[in-house]
Order: sequence, then structure tokens, then C-alpha cells
Amino acid sequence: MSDLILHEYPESMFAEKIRAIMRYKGINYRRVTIPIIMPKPMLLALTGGYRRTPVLQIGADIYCDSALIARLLDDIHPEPPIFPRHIAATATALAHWTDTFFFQATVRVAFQPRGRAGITWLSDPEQAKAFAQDRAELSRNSNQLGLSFETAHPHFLQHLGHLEKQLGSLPATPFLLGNEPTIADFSTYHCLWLVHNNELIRDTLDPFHEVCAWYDRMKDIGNDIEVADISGEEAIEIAKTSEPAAPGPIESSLLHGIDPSSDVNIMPIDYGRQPTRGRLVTASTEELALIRTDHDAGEVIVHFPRLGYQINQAK
Ligand SMILES: N[C@@H](CCC(=O)N[C@@H](CS)C(=O)NCC(=O)O)C(=O)O
Repeated sequence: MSDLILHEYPESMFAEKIRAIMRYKGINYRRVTIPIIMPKPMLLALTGGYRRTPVLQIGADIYCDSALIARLLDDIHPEPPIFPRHIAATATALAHWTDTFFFQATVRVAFQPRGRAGITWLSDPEQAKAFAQDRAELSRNSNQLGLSFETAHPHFLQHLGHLEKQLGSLPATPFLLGNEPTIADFSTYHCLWLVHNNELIRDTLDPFHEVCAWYDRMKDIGNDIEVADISGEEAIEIAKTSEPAAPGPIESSLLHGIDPSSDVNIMPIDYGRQPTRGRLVTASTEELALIRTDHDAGEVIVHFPRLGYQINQAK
């Protein structure tokens, strides 16, 4: 049985990015279906505060953010690579822009009134109200996720236009950066998946023939894998009965006044800024991690990517 446990829900686009990478690499995993809105007590027992989706668990190690999860999957299952060395910087930078700015434009396009009508789980007014309140809370104290549809729509179309030209140019390559998909393809794919999945707005993609052909290639890549459902309680029990892996290093030149002998808070810099508190065990240019003890899950190490996260001394 696989050691990998993905905490996610089916409608999550960032989870779809990880599901697609799992399929591409042929990785079996276990799945905990988490709520789409707060409260998420069983997830927070593991993360200590981080609420976003998805989260990957391996025993007592908890990996937050699809950017870090994608890198981890590439480290433990290197074939086929999604960060090929010769284009790793380009692929990483493009994926980051796509997962942040282009993602925000895409969400606004997907949740325009015409799009909302096509989302079945929003048809219940109570559920729609609870969802709106939850997402307002998600972006509290943040200037992100605030684009209007009128601003987002041209930005969305501009990037699709650029992709269309690139994919149609000669010599054409089947994927964004060459003959094989990289992280840049998976980050673009999950954004378009949100629009493509909604039949009331799918026609937004119609003028972009090359992009649609690329989307179909992305949708079809991958293997049959086994996904076994487990409960949140089982995942917590697995954390409790496991030892976290050896962490590190802490690079002192990156601490900038943070004292690693007392607690720190780590949280996203964009939205969903609920801190996770604990003792710092990793601080590198790639990753931050802390160790914390949870009443139910025991001692866990919670890992975050460096890019997009901030660290403060806890009071
Ligand atoms: N940078 C994060 C963004 C994750 C994100 O925004 N996920 C959405 C779901 S697709 C989310 O967390 N929504 C709020 C929630 O699930 O509580 C990542 O790459 O994992």
C-alpha cells in the first residue's frame, strides 16, 4: 500500500494538478477527502493551521502547497522528470506565475455569473452563501484574489492567445517547453481544467484550437493508478504512529534575526494566511519546515515551500 496520502477534494484545481502528476508518473496513493470550506479539524490536526488544498502526508511528515508536493514527487519518483535540469529554472518560474497571477484571473473567469450557474454544488443557496463567506475569510488581510471579472477576463484571454501562438509555431512541440510535459504544463493544465470542466463556460476556450489540442494531450497522459480512500481519523492515526523523517538543514545566513531555539510561525504571503506554529527544523532557499506536537496527531514535521511563504518569530 502506498505511503503517500493526499488530502484533497474533487473540485480542487490545485489538487487536480497533483492528481495529474500522480497519473503521469504512475504513483499510487491514498486519499482523504477533506471539506471544501472550513472547519477542517482533521486536516488542521496535521498542518497546525494551514488550511489550503491539497496537502500531502507521508507518515508524520506533512507537505503543504502543490509547488512543494510536485517537487517532492519528482524527487521520490524521478521518472519521467517534470523539472528537467536543462529547463528547470524556466519551468519553475513559468509554473509559479501560472499558479499565482494566471490562477487568479482563471478563478474570476470560472466564477463569473454564467460560470457559477454551471457549478452544481453551488446551486443550493445555503451552500453558496457558506462558500462565499468562507472564501472571503480565505482572502482576509490579503490583496490577492480580488480581481474583478472585467479585469481578469482580458488577462486570461491574453495568455491563452500567447499559448495559442506558441503551440502553433514551427517547429511545434507537443508540450509547452518541449516534447515531454514539465511542471509548466501541469500548472497551466489545472487552470484550464477549471474552465473546461464547466460546460456553461467551456466555449471560452473554443477559439484556441492549439490550446484545446494541447489540453486534450494533457488530459490523456498518464497511467491507471490505484487510489484508496481512507478517513481523516486513519490519517491522523498514521501520523501518530510514525516518526518524522530527518529534517534539515537550517542555513543560518537565511534566518535574518529569527531565533530557531524558540517558536516560529510560518504562513503563506498571499492568502489563506493562517499561521502554523512550531520549532524551525529546515530553512533553505527551497523549503521551510517546523516540528510541532499535536494533541491528536502527535509529533509532526510540517513542510512549506520557501517561495510564497513567510516566517516570523512567534510571540
Ligand atoms: N499555492 C497553493 C494554492 C492552493 C489553493 O489555493 N487551493 C485552493 C483550492 S484549489 C484552496 O485552498 N481553497 C481553499 C480551501 O480549500 O480551503 C498551492 O499551490 O497548493
